[in-house]
Amino acid sequence: MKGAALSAGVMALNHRVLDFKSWAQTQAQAPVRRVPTFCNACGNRCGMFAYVKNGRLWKIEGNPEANGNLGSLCARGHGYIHDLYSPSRIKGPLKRVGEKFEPISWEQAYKEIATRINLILINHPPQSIFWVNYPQSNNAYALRLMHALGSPHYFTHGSTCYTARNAGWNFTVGSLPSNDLAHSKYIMIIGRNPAGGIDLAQVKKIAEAKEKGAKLVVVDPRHNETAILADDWLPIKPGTDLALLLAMINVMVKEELYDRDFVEKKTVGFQQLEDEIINYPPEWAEKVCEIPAATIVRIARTMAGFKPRALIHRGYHGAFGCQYLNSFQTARALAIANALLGNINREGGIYFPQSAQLGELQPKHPVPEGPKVPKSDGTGIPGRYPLGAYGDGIAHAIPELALRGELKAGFVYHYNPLRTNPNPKRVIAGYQKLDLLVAIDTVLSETASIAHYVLPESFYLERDEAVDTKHSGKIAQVTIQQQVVKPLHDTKPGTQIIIDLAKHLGVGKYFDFDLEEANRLRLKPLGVTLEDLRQKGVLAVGKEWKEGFDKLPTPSGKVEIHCATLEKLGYPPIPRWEDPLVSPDPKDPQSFRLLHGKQAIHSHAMTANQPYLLEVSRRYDLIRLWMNRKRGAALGLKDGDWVRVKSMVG
Ligand SMILES: Nc1nc2c(c(=O)[nH]1)N[C@H]1C(S)=C(S)[C@@H](COP(=O)(O)OP(=O)(O)OC[C@H]3O[C@@H](n4cnc5c(=O)[nH]c(N)nc54)[C@H](O)[C@@H]3O)O[C@H]1N2
Ligand SMILES: Nc1nc2c(c(=O)[nH]1)N[C@H]1C(S)=C(S)[C@@H](COP(=O)(O)OP(=O)(O)OC[C@H]3O[C@@H](n4cnc5c(=O)[nH]c(N)nc54)[C@H](O)[C@@H]3O)O[C@H]1N2
Ligand code: SF4
Ligand SMILES: [Mo]
Repeated sequence: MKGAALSAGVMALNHRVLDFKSWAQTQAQAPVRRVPTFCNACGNRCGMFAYVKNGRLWKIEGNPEANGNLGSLCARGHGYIHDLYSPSRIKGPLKRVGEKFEPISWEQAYKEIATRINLILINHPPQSIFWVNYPQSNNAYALRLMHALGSPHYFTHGSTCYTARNAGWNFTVGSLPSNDLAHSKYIMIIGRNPAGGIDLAQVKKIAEAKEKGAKLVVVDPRHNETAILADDWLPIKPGTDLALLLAMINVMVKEELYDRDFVEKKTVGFQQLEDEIINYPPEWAEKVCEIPAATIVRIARTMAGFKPRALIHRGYHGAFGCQYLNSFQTARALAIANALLGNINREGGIYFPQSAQLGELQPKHPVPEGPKVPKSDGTGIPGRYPLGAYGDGIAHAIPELALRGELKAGFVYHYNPLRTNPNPKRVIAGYQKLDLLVAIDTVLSETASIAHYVLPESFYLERDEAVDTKHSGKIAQVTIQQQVVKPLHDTKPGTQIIIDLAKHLGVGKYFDFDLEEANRLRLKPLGVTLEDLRQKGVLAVGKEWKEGFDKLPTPSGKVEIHCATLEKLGYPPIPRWEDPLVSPDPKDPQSFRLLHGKQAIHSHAMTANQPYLLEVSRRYDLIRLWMNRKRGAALGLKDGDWVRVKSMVG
């Protein structure tokens, strides 16, 4: 500063530029613009206000009206905004030339991608093209593009996240419900950690319930962040939650603790459950899951005492997503245990959130005909993966399908399978086998780094997005992510990239609209205008949630404790014990089960090089492996020692 002042005096240049005091004053007093938008540092998509000052992003704050976060933002949200100005961003389209990338214009990139796809289509059917993404609000347009090309191969990250949980709930109550945490008096959470695998609204609601005296039970082999709030922490043996749930059901049935009226009127198959569940007394479960029988009995009894204002959290990724062979049965048992508490669509229980239905683009813009062939991954096909969700597909299968030559060209959008799919060697081999790989990202991710073309999407703060209705709750909400600052580099919004690709691939007739027109058409039936939505970022639409239900979207219209569809497909129609596919060898002191849990200040793999978040990891010594204390001691290990971990795949 001294130096600057001195040279300023000597050189006597423009006073306005060099007078620091007045410069600082102008900067501080510069007008601030507030833009309502949505965070994109993880899939929760929290509502927020972004503030712009002097043309630069200044700060962000949570939007208290958004269902998903109720005014809070997490550390990741705050850390990730800095990536807007990160030197690691891709600054324009890239083309692979040998081992290197060279800059290329958008027009040239689109032309070359279209030519290569047309060449592939001379010898291969349309289904050899695929698209995979972590769901964004513009998904409908990506799906539209695949359908326009005649391919069924649109995939989401689902199989690497929540598939088994969703299937378990779908085959029991017909859809995926939510948890009415704030009004519950007894909350049990199994293999889910909302304070670490962050869900801000859920954490707030758990805290609210606790303030009103609710009890919290956390079941996790790790003492996770949510367990800090718990009255009971049950360190279960991984992969055995099904045994715990079966034993709880056993106690509720044997001691007649269940909601008799609800079971009689709203469920099918209780009789068959009674016959099966005698096989699973708490003493049996204790041996399998290592939770004492007396604890299981105590928890089942206490919980039932609070019914129907007692719930077992619907679960997410941890114990259910795609982790264990028995995850589907675990999710079914979880749903059934809730039904026995009579809490389905009840205050303080499990409830079906209100969600808004966006309008369609037709008749003004025709929808492409659906693809005529099934997905090659086997989702929805009896004998293959009939319980898998057709809409999500099985992203895990992409490498195999590529190695078998069934997939030839792919678009990977906002997804980094080379880092976030299991068995990296197989994943790399599969994606490398493709004749054409196009990555759409903001940085050169591991996946982008092996692509033939990289199309840089504008950072989320630089782009408008498709209107969305992801934020369901007691009242449905429609939301919009919108541009906060102008793009810093030669990048484009994802929706524009999809529309441009369609035009170059010869299916432009299905994409004769721009984002603004599409947004207006989609909002029409909701009775809100784009202008109103832009002003607030989030608007409540539709009717308030009400307790109870007449008919569920299951074949019987009731909770399917016994599921005839599963029986027809050759699966157990009543949950029964199943071992995890692989287990550690109890005789080998070096054999462990590797668990995975989110770190509260990182999102999957994508924030791993975010300097601020990484510094938090370092300072709080979070970059470490956890191990059971006794098992560690038996190996002569102390806290802080280095270990080497190997598995069958890496
Ligand atoms: N900080 C952060 N928050 C996130 C995300 C993120 O990347 N980072 N991602 C978001 C996404 S996409 C998702 S899907 C959710 C996931 O949210 P969660 O499902 O809550 O996240 P996980 O950490 O995968 O798993 C939760 C817990 O399951 C435990 N667990 C593992 N195996 C078992 C088992 O066999 N039995 C039991 N009972 N517990 C087990 C782990 O120790 C972990 O603490 O988080 C969301 N929020
Ligand atoms: N190692 C590891 N693997 C995991 C998990 C984990 O926590 N760790 N979690 C599992 C779960 S629950 C899930 S849901 C999946 C998630 O799987 P992914 O979606 O693959 O996970 P991310 O690491 O979030 O990768 C997102 C990619 O999108 C890019 N990206 C970020 N913002 C934008 C944007 O605005 N536009 C575009 N085009 N790209 C953007 C990031 O740079 C990154 O390359 O992973 C699963 N596998
Ligand atoms: S939970 Fe955190 S990272 Fe995820 S959307 Fe909300 S603020 Fe952003
Ligand atoms: Mo996830």
